[in-house]
Amino acid sequence: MSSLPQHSRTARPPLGVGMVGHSFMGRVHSHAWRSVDAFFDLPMRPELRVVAGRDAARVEAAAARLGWAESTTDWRELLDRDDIALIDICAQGSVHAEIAIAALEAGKHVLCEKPLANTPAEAEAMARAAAAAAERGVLAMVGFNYRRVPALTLARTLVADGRLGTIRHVRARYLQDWIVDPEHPLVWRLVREEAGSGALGDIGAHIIDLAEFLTGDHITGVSAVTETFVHKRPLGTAGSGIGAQAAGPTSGSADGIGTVTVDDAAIFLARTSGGALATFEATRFATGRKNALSIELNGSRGSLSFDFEAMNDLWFHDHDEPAATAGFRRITVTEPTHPYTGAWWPPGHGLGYEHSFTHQARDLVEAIATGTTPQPSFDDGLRVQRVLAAVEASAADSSRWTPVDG
Ligand code: SOE
Repeated sequence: MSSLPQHSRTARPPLGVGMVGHSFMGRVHSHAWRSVDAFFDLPMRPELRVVAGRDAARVEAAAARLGWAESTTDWRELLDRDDIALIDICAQGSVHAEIAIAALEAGKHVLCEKPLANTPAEAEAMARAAAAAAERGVLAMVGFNYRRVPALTLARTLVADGRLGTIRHVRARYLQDWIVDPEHPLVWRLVREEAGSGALGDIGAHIIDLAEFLTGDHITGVSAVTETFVHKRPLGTAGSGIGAQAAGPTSGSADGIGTVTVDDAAIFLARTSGGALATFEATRFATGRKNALSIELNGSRGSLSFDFEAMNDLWFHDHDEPAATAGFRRITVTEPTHPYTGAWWPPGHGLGYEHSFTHQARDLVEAIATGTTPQPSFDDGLRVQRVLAAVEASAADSSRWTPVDG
């Protein structure tokens, strides 16, 4: 990435952004919108215009802290504003479809957090709205941010360049432990009407998308088990657990205890359109694992291995090398020639979680300025949604489960 500005900093048009939601995702997206223009040479100047939230006092405080010019409790106001061109949806899955479709119909570009929706039907409606909007030059992107961790972007390039040959195995895990304590409150991520599913949709969706992104193939079938280990939890309070807000009123009961209606863990096998076998594990019960996203690909010519807990590294085994010296070697993905990293610090100084969102913002601004379809698209999000639904259907079908005799 060139350090010399290609665009005149003063003559660039503004890109007014309106954001819905200001919790964990809202905070990291705000950080991205605030910092992206300082580090990347953008053709448009993002401006943080209005943030929407449910509670007036909380959203006003969030606006002041996160750098938004104004706040509102009615997201529809964002659609009526001529100075807002992009709606960034960081709210829970239950409202994604309604907001995204209304925004696209109002002519606003949309960035929507993952998973795209809570059901395939909603995701299909969103993908249809995105296709119709694209005809009018209005663009939609789903926020699978891990694609833009530089080591994973580089991994995709190595696979696309054929350095791994034919991919035979994908081994993906996303492990967290933030709800191991049964007294952890029933936050919205644990309620089906709000989140769609549990660990499966929240973190499993990321590794499904990454498997498809890295291989360039699609998942064609799954065989799954899911489990809910803790069924009852105290009702939540705002701000507890992965930046959560309390679950909605329908989730609770008079005694202050609510029911968990999503999976705590999901494990599944899959086949890909490229002929690979894949295994996936997503759980919030892996004690000691905080945000352990790891993925390994084994191909006929080599392998790649990535672990988010050392996210600046990519491990590469080139099987074409002589056996005596071949083996996994660590690539420190911080060189100016690596994806995105030239915009940041000198080699070896490392990036973090938040940078993947800044890169996402950067690529979306470029796409809007040039009128190109941003990736991942709503169609990509829909495919992930269909995999999530297939996992749930498979897990619910006990006829495929073979008990062990004795
Ligand atoms: C957002 O992209 C997200 O999936 C969160 O919803 C998860 O809870 C987080 O831990 C990883 O990022």
